[in-house]
Amino acid sequence: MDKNDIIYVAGHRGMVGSAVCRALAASGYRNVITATHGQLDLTDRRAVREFYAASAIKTAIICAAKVGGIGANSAGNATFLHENILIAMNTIMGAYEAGVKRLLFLGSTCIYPRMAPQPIPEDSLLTAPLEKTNEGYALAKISGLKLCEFLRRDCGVTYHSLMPTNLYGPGDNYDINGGHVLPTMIRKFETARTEGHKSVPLWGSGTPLREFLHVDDLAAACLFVLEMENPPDLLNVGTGVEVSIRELAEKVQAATGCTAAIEWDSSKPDGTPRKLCDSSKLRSLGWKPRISLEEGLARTVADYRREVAAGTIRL
Ligand code: GFB
Repeated sequence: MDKNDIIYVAGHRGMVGSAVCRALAASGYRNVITATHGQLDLTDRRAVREFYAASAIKTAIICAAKVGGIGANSAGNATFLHENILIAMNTIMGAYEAGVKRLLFLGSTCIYPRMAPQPIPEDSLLTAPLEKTNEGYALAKISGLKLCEFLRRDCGVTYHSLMPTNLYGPGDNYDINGGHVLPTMIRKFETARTEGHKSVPLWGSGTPLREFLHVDDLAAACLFVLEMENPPDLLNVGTGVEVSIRELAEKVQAATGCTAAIEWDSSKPDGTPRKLCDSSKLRSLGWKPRISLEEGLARTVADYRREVAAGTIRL
């Protein structure tokens, strides 16, 4: 990428897209273009085509997606499949039809089989059934990465994908029912601390294992692969550090200074038992994460408190 290239970031108001925009600005990319949802509905094929046709985009970075935690996904598989497949098809095919030569598509490691070997290598894709709680989202993301792969193989464009593990960071969604576990825990422990509750209700058994990557580390990985001439089609992005949900709860409890007791609600789903991705391919190319979970958590709790004070929390 040249510093003067026109770069389109789809989903720039989301946690991932805004981190990518910050990283691009910090690295001196001067011509980043974006469109709000009000200006451009990414599920509208014709509108997306017209947007691409009107802008001389060199590189597109597709961060836009309908995302959510296990609660939102399991209650809304149809919507997660439908919206995300439209966003993926329109943004990728629209870019190709407009002559965009470079595109990075972002997904999630929930594309891999529920019982994939651990740590999960890229080549375990489509080798066994998916986790049911997020099957819709996973199918949409698999379709997007496959479209990139086919266009690259058959049509001479460099379209490729990154699959990050569970993400967190500034601008996350703190909705108690629909959010991901880490921001939801921050909100639950902070609420219990500030309102003097005796207990904090958490979901499932606490035994599932997850890996958490700060979104600024993902943004750095995006720039890293975009600055490569010929990156692999599909790369995982994670820290390689795994924690149980119970350990995560204890870390969030400590980071917030909350003394309320944890209560596990076994009526809520655990989801996939283990989801540690194998990021050795990306690491062997030279990328590595820089923000530990402890540091990232402390930063995110501080971000959350700033957002609460400013009244800007996303729910
Ligand atoms: O982050 P999370 O919602 O999604 O939940 P997934 C991770 C784990 O945390 C599950 C437990 O085992 C939950 O049962 N958990 C404990 C909680 N307390 C809570 C809580 O208060 N809220 C939430 N949300 N979880 C998502 C997928 O899966 O991961 C998406 O649904 C996407 O498609 C995303 O891939 C990265 O890690 O299970």
